[in-house]
Amino acid sequence: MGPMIEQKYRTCNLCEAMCGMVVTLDDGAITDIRGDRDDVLSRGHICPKGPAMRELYEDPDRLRKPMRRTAQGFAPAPWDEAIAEAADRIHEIQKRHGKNAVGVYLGNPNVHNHGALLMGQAFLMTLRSRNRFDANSQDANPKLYASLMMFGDPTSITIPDLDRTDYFLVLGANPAASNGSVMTLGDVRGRLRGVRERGGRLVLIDPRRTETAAYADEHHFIRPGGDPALLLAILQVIFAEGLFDAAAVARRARGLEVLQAIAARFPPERVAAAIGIEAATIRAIARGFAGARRAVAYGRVGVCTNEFGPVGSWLVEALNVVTGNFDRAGGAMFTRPAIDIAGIARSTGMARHGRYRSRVRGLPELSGMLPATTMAEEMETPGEGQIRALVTLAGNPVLSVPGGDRLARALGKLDFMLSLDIYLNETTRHAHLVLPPRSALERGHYDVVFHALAVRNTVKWSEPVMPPDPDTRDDWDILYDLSLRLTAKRKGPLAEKAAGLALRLGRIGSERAIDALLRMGPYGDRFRPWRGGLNLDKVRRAPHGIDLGPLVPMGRERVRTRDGRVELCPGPLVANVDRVERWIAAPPPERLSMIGRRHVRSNNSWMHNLRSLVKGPDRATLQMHPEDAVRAGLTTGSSVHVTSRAGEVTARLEITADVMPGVVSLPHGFGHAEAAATLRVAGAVPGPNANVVTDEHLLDPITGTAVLNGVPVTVTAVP
Ligand SMILES: Nc1nc2c(c(=O)[nH]1)N[C@H]1C(S)=C(S)[C@@H](COP(=O)(O)OP(=O)(O)OC[C@H]3O[C@@H](n4cnc5c(=O)[nH]c(N)nc54)[C@H](O)[C@@H]3O)O[C@H]1N2
Ligand SMILES: Nc1nc2c(c(=O)[nH]1)N[C@H]1C(S)=C(S)[C@@H](COP(=O)(O)OP(=O)(O)OC[C@H]3O[C@@H](n4cnc5c(=O)[nH]c(N)nc54)[C@H](O)[C@@H]3O)O[C@H]1N2
Ligand code: SF4
Ligand SMILES: [Mo]
Repeated sequence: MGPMIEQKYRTCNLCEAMCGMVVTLDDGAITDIRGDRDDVLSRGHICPKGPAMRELYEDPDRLRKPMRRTAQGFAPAPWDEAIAEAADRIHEIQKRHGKNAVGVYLGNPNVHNHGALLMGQAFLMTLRSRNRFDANSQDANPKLYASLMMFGDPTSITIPDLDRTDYFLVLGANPAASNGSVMTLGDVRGRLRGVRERGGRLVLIDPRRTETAAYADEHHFIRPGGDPALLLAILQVIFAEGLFDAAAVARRARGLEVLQAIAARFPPERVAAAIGIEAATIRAIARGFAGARRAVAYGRVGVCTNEFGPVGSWLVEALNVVTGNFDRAGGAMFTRPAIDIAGIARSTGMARHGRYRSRVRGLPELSGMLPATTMAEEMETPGEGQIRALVTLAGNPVLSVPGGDRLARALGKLDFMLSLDIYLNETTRHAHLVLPPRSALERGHYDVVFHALAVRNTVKWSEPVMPPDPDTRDDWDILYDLSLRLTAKRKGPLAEKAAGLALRLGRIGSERAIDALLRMGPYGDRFRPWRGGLNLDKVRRAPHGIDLGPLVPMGRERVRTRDGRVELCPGPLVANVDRVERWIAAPPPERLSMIGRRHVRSNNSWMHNLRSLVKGPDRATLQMHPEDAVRAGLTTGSSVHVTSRAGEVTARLEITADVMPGVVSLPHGFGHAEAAATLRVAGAVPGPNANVVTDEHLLDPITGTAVLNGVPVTVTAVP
């Protein structure tokens, strides 16, 4: 028999875009990965990371066996022994010091992994620690908070209806590099181009002329943190010139008069100098937006992770509502996903804010998670509730959380640390035990989260591409085993409840869990297959996915305030308008303002061990505008110190007019030298850890989200 060529369809789980891929196997070995032209959402689009999944699968540095730290370094350990030991240690520490003595950090890949997501709930329930942290406190929490305040539910998240809009106002997002965030769009380039091909307009507001600027009609630099002031000035113009949709607002929202009174304080002339956008430009944007048949404003990481994150996120939604672009085609819409994840979050009581606060700094929880910037001090500060052990689930906080070096020191002093991770990296090297799940290609895949954030309602299931290696487990299996071993040591109704959930999930398995959720979902067959609704079998038979149609108005279900109206002026947000006013009036800052950036060949901190992605130029330079470079007497290619209140790193300088004067840009996720022994490719990649410079004490005061954009820094030549 000759070699066997097979093609398998697979959804990429690396970022939010959910690209469909065709994987070619020759005699069981991957020979090619490319975009699936027939995919219902991505239509053939793919980025360089998709094909790199082969390298990730083959990466010799990727862990295949549990690793235990010994005096001589890490050594492999048998699965049962390692998991039993982990459960023993966690139980022992919680028994002696209380539940909160064990902290958990959940990183980004969890939301791209249905098994980890579902069984993770059972594990968290088992642990019952309040010291839970996730990557959202460096990401989307301000947007979720704005949703809670305005729509009554943090999971009621609006998505720009990109395919049908005539005016797309993008603030602080770079979809051409990130491939979209809280806006799953597949075929990002085609869809961005589509706005202009339809005769629409794309206006981009960003302190850096990004890759997305190539798709925009206009790009305007904005001083970091300036979005609330800009949005208030846009609203001022819209109200003063009577350009708002009074009928739509009367039908859908309350608080218009208050918003009008607030906006009246911010005429464009008053904000222009502070934000760096001329008054005439602000007026033109306001008129263009309000005058477009269908328009939508969209703000992402640049709007969320700055000192005004929740305020900016609120005003983005408010602009959509007052112009009548809320919950209608071409505007800001809710999705109707096949798995009702919002309903699940509600039923588990997760969708809340501020029920309790962190012990040391009093930062509020959101949906059961505390801000990750407080982890280090919770480990260092003695007393009842001090974190003495940490579990990281698919996270690399040493590179992704402000105060990364302080955190690394704190990790080194823990009584016990367990990591579920595929690499021995900057974070997991501090663990006592590392339990590596199998490759994503060895498990089935369903995007529970990102189908719910997509610009079109679609549904897709991916079969495993590769047979699982013998003696390996996936995140689901590991979390299941850990949960059962832990609950077995405990008594009482809560332990029983947690064990019950783990057992129920374990009995049906992750695939049938997805089947059940699909069948109970809004398109589901309700376990009556003859009635023709969705179930996993049906989805399985459509390897390119099933198109469930464009977004439809969902406001009736998704606005969950008491009277079903959108709250245009939530009290805690209105209370922060004074801060915006003070920011405008403050004298121009003396220090430079540091922002981040993303590159299409990178994915946060963990894909730098793949040669195909890191080859080429240094992508972790500090970018600076020529005017600032001349003033400081710095030249391209030179080595510079970047210093903030929190810390200092050395970076290579890149002088470019693509950043705004007064702004410097340094990407996060680099700084792998410490882990060079176990990340042999990444260890040689240049670039410092940007989160040594970002400041764990610089947070938005409402949700405690880290200020990753707009960090005051000085830049000096390395002598
Ligand atoms: N300065 C600055 N900092 C930032 C940001 C920024 O813009 N600027 N962005 C922030 C944002 S938006 C985010 S989401 C966070 C991300 O923060 P994190 O989630 O902490 O960081 P990642 O780099 O995504 O790390 C993922 C980890 O999961 C592991 N991993 C990968 N796949 C799997 C898997 O299938 N199973 C398991 N168990 N492990 C796996 C990887 O090896 C890695 O250790 O970073 C934030 N930090
Ligand atoms: N290639 C790649 N793709 C990714 C990731 C990755 O690391 N690499 N990470 C994934 C993750 S976890 C996320 S959350 C998403 C993020 O997706 P995006 O939000 O689209 O990506 P960012 O590049 O962080 O975009 C933020 C933009 O805000 C700008 N900015 C900074 N400060 C301000 C400000 O004050 N106001 C305004 N208006 N703009 C500002 C920055 O210059 C930057 O261009 O990307 C995801 N996709
Ligand atoms: S854009 Fe790239 S990383 Fe994101 S899903 Fe598509 S192929 Fe994967
Ligand atoms: Mo993120």
